[in-house]
Amino acid sequence: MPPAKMAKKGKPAAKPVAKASPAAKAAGGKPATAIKTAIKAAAKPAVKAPAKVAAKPTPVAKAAAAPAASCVMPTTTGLVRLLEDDGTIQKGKDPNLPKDVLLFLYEQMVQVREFDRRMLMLQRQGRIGFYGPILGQEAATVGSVAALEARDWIFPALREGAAAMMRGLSLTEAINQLIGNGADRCKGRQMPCHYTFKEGNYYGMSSVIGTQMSHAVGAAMAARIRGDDVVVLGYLGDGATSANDFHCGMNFAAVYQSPCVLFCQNNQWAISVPISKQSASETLAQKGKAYGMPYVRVDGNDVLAVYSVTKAAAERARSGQGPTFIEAVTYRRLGHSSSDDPTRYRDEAEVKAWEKKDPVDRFRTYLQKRGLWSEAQETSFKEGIAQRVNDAIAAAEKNGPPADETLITDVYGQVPQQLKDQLAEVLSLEGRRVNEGAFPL
Ligand SMILES: Cc1ncc(C[n+]2csc(CCOP(=O)(O)OP(=O)(O)O)c2C)c(N)n1
Ligand SMILES: [Mg+2]
Repeated sequence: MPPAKMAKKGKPAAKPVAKASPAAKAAGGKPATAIKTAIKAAAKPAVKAPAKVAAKPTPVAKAAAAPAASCVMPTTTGLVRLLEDDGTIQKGKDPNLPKDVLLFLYEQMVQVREFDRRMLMLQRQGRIGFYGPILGQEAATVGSVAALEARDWIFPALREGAAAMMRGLSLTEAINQLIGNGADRCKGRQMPCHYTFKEGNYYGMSSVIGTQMSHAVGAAMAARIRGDDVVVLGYLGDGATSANDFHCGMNFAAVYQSPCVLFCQNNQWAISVPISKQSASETLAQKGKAYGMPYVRVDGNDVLAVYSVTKAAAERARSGQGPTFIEAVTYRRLGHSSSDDPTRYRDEAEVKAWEKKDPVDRFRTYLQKRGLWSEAQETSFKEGIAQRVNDAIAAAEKNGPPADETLITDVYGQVPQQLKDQLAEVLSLEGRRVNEGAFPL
């Protein structure tokens, strides 16, 4: 865990990579010198480290600094809600976030929804290989991240890309990752939708379900040992509660009073397995009790309730009172991923029922009732966001693929002769379209 640092507002971190790299072009000529040139060229990082920018209080930082008076403390398995379906807030329960924070939360929810919509379209058009949508779960991510301080760490699962964006990951860089192009900081070697954003204290997750639990708990323990005043927010899905790492993570967290918040997005499904087949417990939240930690069950489609319970949990962790387990009750309205067809295993009526509990609509109604938003603003606001996503797609698609030679030069400081020979063979194929295949998923 590096020393505590502030997240910076994102700058596109990656430098556009030319279609055929200088190295690859050079390799088209004389193989022997070409390899040297290729290796030299590859030694130059394709991805520029983001420029340091002075930290200024972002809406997220302001949200974290908001008074905790109305935050909902654990422990309860009853559903914590602050916003009614019609957008009215329960009396005396408003966390009274400043206007710019509220509008930032709304913007982030709308932005990730539009991003989702477009990325699924790109996948269907063959422009990206895979995508895991979050439609319906926007409030759970946006509300929980808003409760953290910028120096806190995030250990995401599949559907928390919005958390990285809130920490400053640019949309262009997110799309670079989905394409796996040369400007992607992992150069396409990580599963799509598994963003990593170190400057925003956003950890790159493993696809293996539940593993981020042990990682989050351990990172928080390490931070405490080092004396870093940080909290770690670790996400998981309902399905992950059946994984070994969940139990291991929960146990370690409670025994060692790890300063973390373990946030379960119960979206009712783990691919085609419904929650009823996942757990016989009445609630997932109560699993916290078994491990000896406070727990709370919150309406995951209520951004203010999510913010409020996460804020209380983060403050407990920061003040040395240990971990909290949060179950956010929400719903995955689309398929598990772009590779899934949910109509084969679930009833459309269930999806329709959850559409009525839409988190974005509910929050917009709240903003309107408070006079902070109007229908008139909505159209141009949405157009602006659509344009932003369009621009990011265009910018990301300008980037070429990772240079072939990085396959070995990113692994070996001194490239062995037999790999140099293999590289020469690969580079001699450049331009013959033998290296272009369908995405394997
Ligand atoms: C250990 C392990 N088992 C199975 C899988 C395949 N798999 C990928 S996602 C997933 C379901 C996850 O469901 P959940 O934890 O509820 O998260 P959600 O996808 O609903 O956000 C499964 C079984 C995996 N990646 N890792
Ligand atoms: Mg799930």
